[in-house]
Amino acid sequence: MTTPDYAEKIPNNVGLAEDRRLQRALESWQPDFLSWWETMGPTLPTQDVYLRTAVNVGREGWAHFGHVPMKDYRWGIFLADRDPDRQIAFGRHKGEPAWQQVPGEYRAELQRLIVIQGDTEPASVEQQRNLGATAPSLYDLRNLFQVNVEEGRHLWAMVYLLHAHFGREGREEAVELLHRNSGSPDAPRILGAFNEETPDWLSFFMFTYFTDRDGKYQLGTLKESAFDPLSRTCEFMLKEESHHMFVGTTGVDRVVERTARVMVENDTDDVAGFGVIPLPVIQKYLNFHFSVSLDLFGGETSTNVANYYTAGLKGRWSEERRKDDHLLTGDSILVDALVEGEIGQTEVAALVGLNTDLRREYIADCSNGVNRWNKILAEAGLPQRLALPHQAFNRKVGAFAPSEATPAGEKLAPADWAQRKGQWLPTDTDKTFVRSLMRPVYERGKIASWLAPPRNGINGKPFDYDYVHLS
Ligand code: BYC
Repeated sequence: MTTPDYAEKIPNNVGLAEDRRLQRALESWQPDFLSWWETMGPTLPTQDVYLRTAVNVGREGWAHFGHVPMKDYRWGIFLADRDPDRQIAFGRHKGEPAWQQVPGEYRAELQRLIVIQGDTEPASVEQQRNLGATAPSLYDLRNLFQVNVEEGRHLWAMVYLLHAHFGREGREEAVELLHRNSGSPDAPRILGAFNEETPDWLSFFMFTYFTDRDGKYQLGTLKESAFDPLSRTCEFMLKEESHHMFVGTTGVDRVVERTARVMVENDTDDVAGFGVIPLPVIQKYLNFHFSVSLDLFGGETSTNVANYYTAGLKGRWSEERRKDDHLLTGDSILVDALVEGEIGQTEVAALVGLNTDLRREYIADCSNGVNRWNKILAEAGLPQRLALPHQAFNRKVGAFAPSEATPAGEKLAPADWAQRKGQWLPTDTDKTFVRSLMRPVYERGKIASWLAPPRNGINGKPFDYDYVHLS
């Protein structure tokens, strides 16, 4: 392992000081990044924030916690330790040594995957930039900023790969990553979910639960990549990513907990007047974020993914734990499909069904959250339950994009969908109501009316710690 160099302008463990050309190229991208952060990053002015900064990649002591002005955050480049004996675990090159350089024949595909991954990172910062103005507590505000700075670091992770391994084209793509913007009509972000708004904190918690979890699964497949620097980068990113999903999981926990409590105390489902979010509105937000995140896995069948797998660029979730030949050339899989216009399944070659394989892993993981939230309702003595909508519900990508369905998975005619979708997706009225609750609470130890306080603070600190000093 290269020892982390923290004194450098760009902290890193990739020996940047020994590669002056690369160092200069990245140092010339750095001011563009900082100016993007100033113009497209968090809008709430702060003095400093109690943040975790990555300083190493080992199991222990990889992060440092302390108050730092956000603009001085040390965005660094950290790759997990290299295993010199690592072999490719799947596809046509199975058993060959992992690649330290990009093979010419796969250059375009690898670059595309890295650009798509890189594009999502700044996109999420842009989506979340105004949330500081309505933070429900200093604890939550700190978590928002933690997520934001680490998404910024994940952008650095991808830009490092582009600069180090893809020459002039890579450098041009790195520039473009700062020029596209979430929701921009002229230059939008690449994937659908990253052009949606995150206008309130319920959306933020749902986004960090559902959309960051897509990140976990996509990074998990890229961690299997034969291109070793990509694999090592993703391995370390996954470590940081788990906190983002914690923010989502516990955020929704706390919303459900507070709503359940007010329902029980007042013996009513109609809790909007008590300043909390009614369960049907929580369900609609869940429906939206889950369905939009399902789209991020691409089509149920895809020749792109078959090619990525066969070439060794992108593996399966837990590739090495799977008990098969890791080639999949003779295998088949049942994928969800419209069969003669009806929602059903069809058998396809396993390789072209790999997006479905990954989506299924993701859905199983998502249902853990729903079980958690239902446990909170059950423990409060309430009969209501939350549920994941059917895969055919509200899809814009893949097999179900041409049709409409209810959350229960019944097919709907377009006119019925237009008439009834407000029962299942947040309406303007729902969004306006949720936004009306979003009033900032910046006093230490205080919290907004619509969510419960967390069980624990950050890094052993209490909930009422001064996590953020505002300007
Ligand atoms: N929106 O063959 P298909 C994260 C395009 S999140 C718009 O079915 P494929 C994070 C597709 O590009 C993780 N377009 O799909 C989370 C293709 O275009 P071309 C991000 C879409 O290629 C929170 C065409 O449709 N990382 O890290 O097998 C905060 C046909 O596609 C969409 C990755 O995604 C869409 N939703 O799979 C911060 C990993 N879906 O080729 C960060 C890298 C598909 O016809 N990306 N299209 O021009 C990939 O592995 C794959 O490209 C995808 C798509 C999974 C995205």
